[in-house]
Amino acid sequence: MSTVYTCFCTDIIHEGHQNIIHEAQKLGAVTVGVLTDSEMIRYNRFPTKSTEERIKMVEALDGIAQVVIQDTIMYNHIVKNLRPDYIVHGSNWDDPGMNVIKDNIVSCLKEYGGKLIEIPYTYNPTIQKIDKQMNEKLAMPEFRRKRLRKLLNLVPIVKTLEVHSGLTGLIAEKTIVADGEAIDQFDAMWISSLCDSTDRGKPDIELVDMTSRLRTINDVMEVTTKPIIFDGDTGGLTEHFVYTVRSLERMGVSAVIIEDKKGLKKNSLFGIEVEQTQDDIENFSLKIKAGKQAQLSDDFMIIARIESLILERGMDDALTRAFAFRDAGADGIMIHSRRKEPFEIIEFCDKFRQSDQYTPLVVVPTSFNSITEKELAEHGVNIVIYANQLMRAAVPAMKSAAEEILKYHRAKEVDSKLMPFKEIITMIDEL
Ligand code: SPV
Ligand code: MG
Repeated sequence: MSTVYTCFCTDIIHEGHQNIIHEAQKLGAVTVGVLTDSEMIRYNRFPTKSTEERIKMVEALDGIAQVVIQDTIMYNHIVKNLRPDYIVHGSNWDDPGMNVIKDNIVSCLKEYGGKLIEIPYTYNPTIQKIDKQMNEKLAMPEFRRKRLRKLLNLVPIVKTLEVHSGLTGLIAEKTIVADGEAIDQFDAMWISSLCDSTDRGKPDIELVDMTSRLRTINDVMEVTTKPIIFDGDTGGLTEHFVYTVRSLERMGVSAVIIEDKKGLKKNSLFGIEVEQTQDDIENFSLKIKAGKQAQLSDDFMIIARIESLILERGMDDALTRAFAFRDAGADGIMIHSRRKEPFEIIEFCDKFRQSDQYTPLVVVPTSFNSITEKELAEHGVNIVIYANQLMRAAVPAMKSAAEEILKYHRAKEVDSKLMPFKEIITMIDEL
């Protein structure tokens, strides 16, 4: 009897999947692969069921010879192991990244003469509704909030992109790259105080009030599903911070990062060029403790950000603070630096990891941007935040468009550099 393989990357079995199984059964004994959580995250959306639950869901289907785990989105391993006569796949090759998967399947099968059978993709109103419901579920506060902690256990490093509006949220949500070897996308979003302020033409000095910042979060949440890390600046007065924690938690934000500064906070990228005061360990620890006491769910994270390297107070001070803030209840430590080279960040992470293997470490490699995610992960970093690159990409492009219009007294010359609006609105989902 011929053997047939198909892979399911889904939380729910609908008529489209049943149709694939039905067609596959006509060809021979059917093995169904279940894609692992970590691969689902890169290629598709975050699974709302665990790998084990998804295996059980597929095992419950009639007429399946076996269920196996597929641990990479590319088919090389699984095809090498199973050598199926046929691979059956839906014809949704126009979806992001899918053409790369098709090329991969075809090249794997070519090695021994296996065949790809494409089944017309079923996308009727019922399936469309199921698809939307799954997405909506991911956006709900209870589901979204806990996803950062899950990600920390699933991926080598949580890749986080700065967003400050619905549109930038859509870019973080939907950008997928497929480079032949793998498919990848961002895991989480960062609501930066710098970019949230800059977008309003205001300085990054805790001037934009919390109500406005919560509004930014809401704009992002309206159109996205990925977890959110909020830049809480200094956290303000402890008496105020506890209310902020409650608001963020209720909205479905996964984490707040607060920095150990007090008084008039200025952006860290200024370092000691401007006057900034670091809070003392006792005071800041009390703020962390109060925040942890105020939160109601187990999922929400309060991450302490240490400014000792920014303010040139030395490595020992940074490490002392890291352990003190962890002991005060911080769920993670962010260490910041504005050096061009990553040496001091690496030294901090290595020394911290010598006595603490578990507390998540967060870095923002704006200045030390030559270090790769893989290298950061090797030094124990769990979350990397790309904190301002979208805004820095947008501003020069907007400025140059404005200059060209002024120069030529019409918009024709600039038009070839602009994205057609039709293309921009393809990112926007309609109900
Ligand atoms: C931000 O993005 O607002 C940050 C990171 O706090 S940094 O600008 O590097 O201080
Ligand atoms: Mg900030």
